[in-house]
Amino acid sequence: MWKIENTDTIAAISTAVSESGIGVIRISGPDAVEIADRVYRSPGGKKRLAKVETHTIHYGYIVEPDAAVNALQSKPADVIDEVLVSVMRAPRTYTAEDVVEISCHGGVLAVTRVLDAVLKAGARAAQPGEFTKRAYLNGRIDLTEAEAVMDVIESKNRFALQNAVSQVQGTLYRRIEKVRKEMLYQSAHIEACLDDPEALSFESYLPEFSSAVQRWTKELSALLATADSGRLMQEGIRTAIVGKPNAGKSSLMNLLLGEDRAIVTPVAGTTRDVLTETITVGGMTLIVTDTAGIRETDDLVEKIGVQRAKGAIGRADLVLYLIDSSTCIDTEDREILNLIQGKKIIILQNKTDLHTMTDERQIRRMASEAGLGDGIPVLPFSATEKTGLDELVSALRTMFFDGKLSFNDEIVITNARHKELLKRALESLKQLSESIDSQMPEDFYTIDLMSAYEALGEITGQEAGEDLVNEIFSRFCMGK
Ligand SMILES: Nc1nc2c(ncn2[C@@H]2O[C@H](COP(=O)(O)OP(=O)(O)OP(=O)(O)O)[C@@H](O)[C@H]2O)c(=O)[nH]1
Ligand SMILES: [Mg+2]
Repeated sequence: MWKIENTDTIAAISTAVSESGIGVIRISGPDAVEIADRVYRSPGGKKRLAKVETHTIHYGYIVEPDAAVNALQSKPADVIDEVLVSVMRAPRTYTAEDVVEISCHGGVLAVTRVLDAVLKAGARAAQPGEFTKRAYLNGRIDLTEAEAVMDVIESKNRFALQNAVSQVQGTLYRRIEKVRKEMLYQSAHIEACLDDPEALSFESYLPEFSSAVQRWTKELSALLATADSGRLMQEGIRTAIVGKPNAGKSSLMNLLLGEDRAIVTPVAGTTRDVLTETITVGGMTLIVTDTAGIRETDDLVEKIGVQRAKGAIGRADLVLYLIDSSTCIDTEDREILNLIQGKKIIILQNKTDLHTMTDERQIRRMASEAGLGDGIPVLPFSATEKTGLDELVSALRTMFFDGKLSFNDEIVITNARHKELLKRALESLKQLSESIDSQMPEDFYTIDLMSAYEALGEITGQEAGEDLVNEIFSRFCMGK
């Protein structure tokens, strides 16, 4: 892995720049304490941060660099803000370098003026993600841990958060490194056999090697298998609410949102445009799109709305198909079923508080005639009475997360980069197995073994080049 040399000292605002209780300016690098001393004044004017114990907090003021102390009041001239300063010396810090954090009053002006003073005192403005990048380059964390830091910040629900926090602590790293260590060991063994065929027989070693390859394949496949639910957990399930005009789509949207966001009227054809909102139900994130009721129409605006509804179906991970059970199903319902072929579908039999004209049996028959299979959940629902929501949530869990949404000790792959590299490693292992089966010469084995090893190393960062690392950290937010 490449390293940074002669690092300079960087600083940035690490909290949101908005009206808030406190704001934090973080400084990291070899001169962090010295730079902080140029802008810090203790109440008595005598304390030097250079002299304090590591991991201690100090009350005082931030002033323009090297401003004089006003002797009469023993209060520094040109006070920018009243602060608490944390001094943390390397190596037990976020970046593994000397770190000083200045907690000042929140609000745009205070934090930017404190940062300006720190920059004037000799720090360089940090790039987005530069603190975490230093933690990585200084070897305190690996790449999966660094990437998980950003996932923690961006978590949309508590399961995504739980998974990200566990990856920050290195769970994925350890799983991958365990496999990599074994691979290295086995490859050394093969080399030894090749070097000294007299002493070490490759033949007798082959069963062990081949069972190791199977074990790795199983382990990595299990990780890869979590990637689909991982993406849905992380980013949310793209959900399209579809149905005929007046089925109650916008009412369902509002119910899920807990507010009157979409216009609801008894007029068929109320919703014209698509409306998308992110919501959390039962711990899952849904990116829900309310669409225009689908029907043949001459109205130009409504036509465009129907077109957009079809587009939303195309992009959806899930279609919530609403049927107004107080009316009869007709050819338009059949057309909608044709449109949503091949999608994951939950049918909601809405308006069950009214007199039933269409029951579950009829809906199932229609779905099966349309060739949609028998497994589709059909759930009684009432958007106005708010009944059926719990059943909907549990159907979602079954459909997308095998019914369980607790990832306590399980590692879930949520990162597209990790997913691609796992696939690449598995591809190499597959070739390796084929070479073993067709009794290819041994030196073929190490080539595939090493390419699997390197793909895994790119996940943890052991084999990641400078460009990749730069790209990953450029996606970070400022001050992290
Ligand atoms: N009784 C009853 N009425 C409902 C229910 N859900 C929706 N409605 C009513 O049905 C009418 C249409 O509801 P919307 O939510 O606007 O239906 P929509 O599917 O969005 O309609 P379009 O936007 O025109 O496609 C409104 O008068 C709602 O109050 C329900 O579960 N029970
Ligand atoms: Mg509507």
